[in-house]
Amino acid sequence: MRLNAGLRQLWGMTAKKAFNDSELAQFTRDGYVIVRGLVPAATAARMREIALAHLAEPRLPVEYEADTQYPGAPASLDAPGGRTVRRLLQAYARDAVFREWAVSPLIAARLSQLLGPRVEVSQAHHNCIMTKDPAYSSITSWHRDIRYWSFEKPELVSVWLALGEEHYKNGCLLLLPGSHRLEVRSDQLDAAQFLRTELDENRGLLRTQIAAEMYAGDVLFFHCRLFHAASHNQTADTKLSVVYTYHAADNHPLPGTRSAARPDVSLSQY
Ligand SMILES: O=C(O)CCC(=O)C(=O)O
Repeated sequence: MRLNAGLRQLWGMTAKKAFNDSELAQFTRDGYVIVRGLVPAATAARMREIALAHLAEPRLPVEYEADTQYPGAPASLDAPGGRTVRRLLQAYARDAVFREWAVSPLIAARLSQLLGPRVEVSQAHHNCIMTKDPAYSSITSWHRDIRYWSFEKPELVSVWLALGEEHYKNGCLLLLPGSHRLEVRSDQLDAAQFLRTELDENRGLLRTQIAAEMYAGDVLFFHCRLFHAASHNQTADTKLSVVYTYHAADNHPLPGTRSAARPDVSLSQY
């Protein structure tokens, strides 16, 4: 992607564009890595401003808390808080700043290290601004994102950009390091493919959890098989994060599935 001087500054083009050996080793071992301050503060602030404006309308398409049916979510759209936005969907189509981030050289080179030389961003999965409202927010139980996705290989990487502070109290992501390598039996999961927390064996696993605490501009890369969860927001401020998912160009979504419902965008065309 060739960028003019303004864009180079916007995307902090002086920042290092590749993972170092220890970050790569961490991703292989733990299934995630956090790059601190990858996105300049001004850019994260601009994204946050746009996201808050879209939230205030709200600009469709969105997913409401009631749609999630997660623990703590309002029972229906018409229940109190039912129309609290949980996700501003289709981030890629919302604004140039979100499109530029999706294909930014700051992540493209890193994703090539993880996925291979030709990488595509999915418009069918994540591709959203996650919002977590202080008044009404639900709990996301332990799951792997790949459970509902359909690709030739379970090799996808999500990129989670914090647009503000993320910590336990406002419902940051909780991760089980190394769980992307685990073979989990079907009876360890419930009918909706969430980890059954009442099982001793799963409890042992949950003791290994870490909180992915971040500041605005920090970026978490995580494997689609990594178990993760998040609590609700117990602070006074809305939490906002931009999330995209990537796969190798030769790892196709299976025809006719939700994963193939929208065209992928190649990073190499930029
Ligand atoms: O912020 C959250 O509640 C977690 C969302 C999540 O894990 C997901 O959408 O896969």
